[in-house]
Amino acid sequence: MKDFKSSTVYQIYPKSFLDTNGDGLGELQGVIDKLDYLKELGVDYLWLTPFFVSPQNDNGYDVADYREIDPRYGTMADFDDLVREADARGIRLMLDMVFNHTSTQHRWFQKALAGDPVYKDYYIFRKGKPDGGPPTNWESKFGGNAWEYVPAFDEYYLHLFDKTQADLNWENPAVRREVQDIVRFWMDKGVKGFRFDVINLISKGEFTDDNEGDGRRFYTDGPRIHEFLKELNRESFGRDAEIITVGEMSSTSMENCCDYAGADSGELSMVFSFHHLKVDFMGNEKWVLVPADFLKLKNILFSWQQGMAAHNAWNAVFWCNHDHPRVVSRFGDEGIYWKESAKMLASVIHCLRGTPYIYQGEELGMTNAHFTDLSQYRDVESFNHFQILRDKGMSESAAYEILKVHSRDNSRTPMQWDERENAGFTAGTPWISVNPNYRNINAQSQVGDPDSIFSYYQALIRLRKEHPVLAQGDFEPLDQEHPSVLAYRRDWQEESLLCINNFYRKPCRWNCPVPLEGYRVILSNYPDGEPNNPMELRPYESLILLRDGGSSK
Ligand code: TEU
Repeated sequence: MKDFKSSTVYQIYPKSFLDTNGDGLGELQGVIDKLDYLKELGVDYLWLTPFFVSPQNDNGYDVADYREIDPRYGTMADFDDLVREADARGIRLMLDMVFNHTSTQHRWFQKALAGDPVYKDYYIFRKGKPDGGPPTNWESKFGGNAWEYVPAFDEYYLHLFDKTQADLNWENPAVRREVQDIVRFWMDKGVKGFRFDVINLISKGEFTDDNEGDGRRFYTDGPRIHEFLKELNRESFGRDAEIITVGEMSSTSMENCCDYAGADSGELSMVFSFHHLKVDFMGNEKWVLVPADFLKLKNILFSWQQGMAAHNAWNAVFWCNHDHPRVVSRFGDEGIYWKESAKMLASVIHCLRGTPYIYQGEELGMTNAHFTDLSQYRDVESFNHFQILRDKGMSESAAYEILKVHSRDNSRTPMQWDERENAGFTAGTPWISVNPNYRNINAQSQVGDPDSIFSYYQALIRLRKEHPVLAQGDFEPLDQEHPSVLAYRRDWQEESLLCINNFYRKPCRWNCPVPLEGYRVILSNYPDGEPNNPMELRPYESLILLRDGGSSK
């Protein structure tokens, strides 16, 4: 059995991973073909984003059948092969379960629309306000009001995301039983991990107008959420002690996460929270250009480290996924310090207390898309918000600059395998353009090169297995208020680890508050990193120091 604390999870967005049949879309067979690459990297679990039958309005997060594979991604036989082949390499699969909503193409919703009361109660239908307007002023995460009118019923249904993603009614026990049954179906197929999409939004509270915000306070970490998760655990994945779970928690609180992912709470193994990725937003407003606030980033990361540890709860730690821009473009440097900054950012995440997640291409230092034309975008959220900015009177070029920075498509460009046309991703026309920098940034040039970003990720994954301090250690911030250094200490029994990072291009002198006797460099992004005090940290320099002879505390 794998221990999830010393494991690393790798996220695959199958559509952009590898296309083996030339239709421009990646598929499960592409994942099978690259299992040796993933084994070489050293990861333990593969989280695959949804490949179920779907109209693909939100790239598969709009599921129309939870038990069938969308033919665009392959067949059930491919899936069975994938489980078997991965298992043979010591790799387990983690599936992405989207249970806050279904596609409006799902047969449940179709029956609801046809007037079947049993299925109407699977969703959240409400009468409009006396003036005929939507029941509440809540906003969809993808822009606009969160209710869609159905003339035949003179009612609205709730959709917190796209209008083709109808929210499920978890108050209905029949819905909860359906969901449990789906999880058990995939457990029977040998799946050993589940990621639950926006799972903290499933319990809706009051349906009233939000005069202070967009409505999220009424359904985020809602009234029955812990009860629903405990029940799901009991009735499905909790029956197999080997299964690990991660909940995607939107706008959550630490207090709730301590329960969601508490060691004894009977809910989930760990949680994703996103507060550290909002440091270049204006409050909750993402569609603005604001420089990243480094001290805020540190304070959020560190307070979650300490708060979760204090309650024996477990974090998933990450910079990247399919919803966020590439981290090297966001917090690092795409220019001459591309390699150093990508490695430094990797150190920061992989030495934290929590299970690290790598998003495909992150291990190569893949960058933002640099699209030059609106026609290159594919994401529904990007289109909707572009229009909203335009409707507010923003010029096309200004709105476009915001998309370039924040669009989810930044992370969805095809995986860069080699120097061949389309980066070796497809022999056809890719569904979304390949990043033009693929001749410089690709897997072929990095695997086997000891100085590559890929090799650095390999080393970090290995360290977690070799040194229990990474999985088990306490966390202690160092010099938290320093304006450019991000540093912390981990301690476990005889081992003490220091992770020291210059987050900026500007060199800086830093006084390490911990006496450095006995520490040695076990990994650095400069060949001659030295543990001197004070330290002269070079651009984006990262030092991981270890002492195995006991703590100096
Ligand atoms: O995302 C949830 C979510 O709220 C955000 O990540 C969202 O996409 C973004 O912040 C909007 O600015 C999950 C999935 O990861 C995402 O791909 C889906 O679109 C979404 O749920 C709906 O299923």
